[in-house]
Amino acid sequence: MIGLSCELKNKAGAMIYNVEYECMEAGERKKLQLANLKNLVEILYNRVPFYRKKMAALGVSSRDIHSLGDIEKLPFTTKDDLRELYPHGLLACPKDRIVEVHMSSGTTGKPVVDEYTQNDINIWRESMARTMAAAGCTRDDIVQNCYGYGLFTGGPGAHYGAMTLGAEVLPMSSGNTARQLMVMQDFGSTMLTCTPSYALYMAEEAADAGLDLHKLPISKGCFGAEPWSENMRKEIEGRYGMKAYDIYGLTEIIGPGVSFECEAQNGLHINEDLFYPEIIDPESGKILPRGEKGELVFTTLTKEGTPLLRYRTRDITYFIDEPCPCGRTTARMHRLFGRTDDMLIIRGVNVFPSQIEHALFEIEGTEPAYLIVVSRGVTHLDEVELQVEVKKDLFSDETKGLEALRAKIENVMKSKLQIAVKVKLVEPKTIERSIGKAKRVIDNRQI
Ligand code: DLL
Repeated sequence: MIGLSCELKNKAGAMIYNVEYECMEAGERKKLQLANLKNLVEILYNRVPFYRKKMAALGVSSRDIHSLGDIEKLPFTTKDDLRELYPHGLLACPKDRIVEVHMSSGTTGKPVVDEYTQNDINIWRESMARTMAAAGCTRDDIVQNCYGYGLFTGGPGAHYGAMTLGAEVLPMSSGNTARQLMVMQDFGSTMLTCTPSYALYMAEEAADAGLDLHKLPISKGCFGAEPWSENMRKEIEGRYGMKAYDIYGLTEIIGPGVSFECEAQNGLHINEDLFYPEIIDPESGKILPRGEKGELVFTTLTKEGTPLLRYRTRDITYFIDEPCPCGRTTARMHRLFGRTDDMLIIRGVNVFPSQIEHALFEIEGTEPAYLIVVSRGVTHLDEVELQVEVKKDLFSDETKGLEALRAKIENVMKSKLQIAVKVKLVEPKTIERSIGKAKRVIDNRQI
């Protein structure tokens, strides 16, 4: 049952936190999902006026849900809906049952809110325990948790997961890098949890301080909350001598713990008994055939505080349905390609910042720090300047080497992205570092 640690090991010797649910036979899981979906629709219809109105307008109720495919009859929920209903408009239970609240930072407009009952917190603990167990976390670990604490879900989510597994947690929050490195050495942290960009920033500071991270016991980490590429993973793994796992989630659904990588690192297992996933065409809203890339949508099947129906995440991915060697039977999602709202359209070509990052990391001599600046020139055409940090020794070199590197990056971008990018090489440490989610794009176009 949920909330009971089974602690069974799979063939590879890695832990599966809840074998009963993570390795459930597909038909059994579908039955469970359908029962919980019907129950959710009933609750939302009766308790949340926003949903009752939407369902009434479409002429649907729980009586119309006979199979999981019937979910398509139900209305979507969008980020704009959440902002309009701020702060309590989506509450589906009596207010006195709420025990914790989180919000996403949101750069524009009102933040989005998640209000948790004790049972919702238990679901979160469960999903984060599954997530961190899949990365090898056990009660023997010392987890240095450098996700931000507070309204952001990252810090508390990883904290709950580590505690549920019986590990020792160092609740560092983000920032104060010198102290992070001191604690990492003195307390012998074995696992790191933070944004991938902060993991790299810490590694740079460690190198500057002459600290060899390979000599420390840190051996694994769970990284997420922002887009990162396969090459960035290699960079983190190389600098620490660790295995780096991708974890995904969003405030609206629960926080981190929605999906996670196992030791196979071939897609992220979705906790689908708790969060029902769909992938839709972002234009038409239609469910796409399995395996096609589109927008990820989630329904929270068992949440009580602020459950959501068909929430459009704006994140782009596709389902991977081949069986996973780890033994889990849950559907996997490919690591994110980007967000529908992050996609840059440059002279008509669709470009995701993650593509630029992936291409950049393959080029020798660059540091993993970059900034994409988009503007509209006097000719009214889009122009992209890619600022890239260069390794220290290269910068002190003669200009010939720098010029060759600049030309090389421009050529690679042209061939991989089909757009002309103006590259500006900058000295190490000149691009602003982030202790939380990194800002990679400045779009100065007035469109
Ligand atoms: O970032 C929750 C989280 C905390 C996830 C810690 C993982 C680790 P929000 O602040 O609401 O919640 O932001 C959610 O961040 O819709 C994605 O666009 C992005 N995101 C989250 N995880 C990943 C990831 C947290 N692994 C938004 N890869 C999501 C790429 C991610 N993007």
